[in-house]
Amino acid sequence: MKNLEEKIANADSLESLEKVRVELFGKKGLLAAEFAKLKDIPGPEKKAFAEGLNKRKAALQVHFDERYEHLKAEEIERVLREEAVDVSLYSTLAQKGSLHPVMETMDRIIDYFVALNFSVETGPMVEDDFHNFEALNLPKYHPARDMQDTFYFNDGSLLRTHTSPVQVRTMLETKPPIRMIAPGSVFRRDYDLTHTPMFHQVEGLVVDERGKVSFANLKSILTDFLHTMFGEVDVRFRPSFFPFTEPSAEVDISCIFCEGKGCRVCSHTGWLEVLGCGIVDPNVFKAVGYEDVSGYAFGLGVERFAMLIHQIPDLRSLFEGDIRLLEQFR
Ligand code: 2NL
Repeated sequence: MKNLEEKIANADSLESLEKVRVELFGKKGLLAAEFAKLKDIPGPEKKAFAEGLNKRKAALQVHFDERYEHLKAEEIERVLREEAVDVSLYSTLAQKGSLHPVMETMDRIIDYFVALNFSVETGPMVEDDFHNFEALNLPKYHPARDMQDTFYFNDGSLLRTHTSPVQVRTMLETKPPIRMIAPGSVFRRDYDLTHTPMFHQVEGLVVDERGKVSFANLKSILTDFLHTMFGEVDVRFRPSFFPFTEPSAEVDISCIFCEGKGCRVCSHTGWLEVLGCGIVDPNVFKAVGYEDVSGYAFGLGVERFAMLIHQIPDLRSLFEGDIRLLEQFR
């Protein structure tokens, strides 16, 4: 029963301390052996012997606990030191993504107009009836509202169906002249091969003193823009209708897949529709309090541009979150 404290103190790991614990405190340990002697000790000495043994046991237990706490603390320090994760290290396993083709296309579009001194404006995605419809010459019960299926909230607010409300807000906040684009997500209740409930638009708006902005300006800038995006294509402007522009046009490019000869992508017409545009309707200017100005505006769907540029057949694949889509565009 000597040097037991030394045994405890000499244990230099939790494992060796555990061996010491079994040796001392275990069922067949040294202390148990001492207690076993009790039965052979004569009555008068029994009590003193038992008390001495219990004290000894308690003192050893204190030593043991102290040693345990010490070794445990060392062990925790060791684990923290040796198993520390260097979060700044590059992982070799992580799958690398890349800029999404829709965002890459959006950036190219934005770059074109920024180079021409257009400002880039943004606004809320949750809009109200005034900014999304009313101010854009789409009064309540106007049949043209059926052109868009809108996500409504219970309080009457809605998810913007185009980025035009950004132009409305910019006109309400600033005086002309304005040269701006509004890139961003928009929402419509639509889901099939060529429609997703969320997609991206870039709209443009130029406003200046009456007479300074013409359809000819609009035609020339959009023609140059489409040549920059798609290369040497033919461009044509077709009369069309939008509630917020008059006159209005849709813009086609010669099919980039068959060079205008006719194929499945262009429905054998030789042309692909890529833009909508027009001269801003006076009712829009009235709604934002602009007088004696003229302007042009245009709008495009970024996914459609990305699909044509990268030959992506199903629009939904852009939003499935499958990394293999991105791997193709690295
Ligand atoms: C399309 C057509 C267009 C506009 C958007 C606009 C905005 C204001 C005033 C007038 Cl504030 N017009 N935007 C004008 C013509 C066409 O988009 O096909 N987009 C995908």
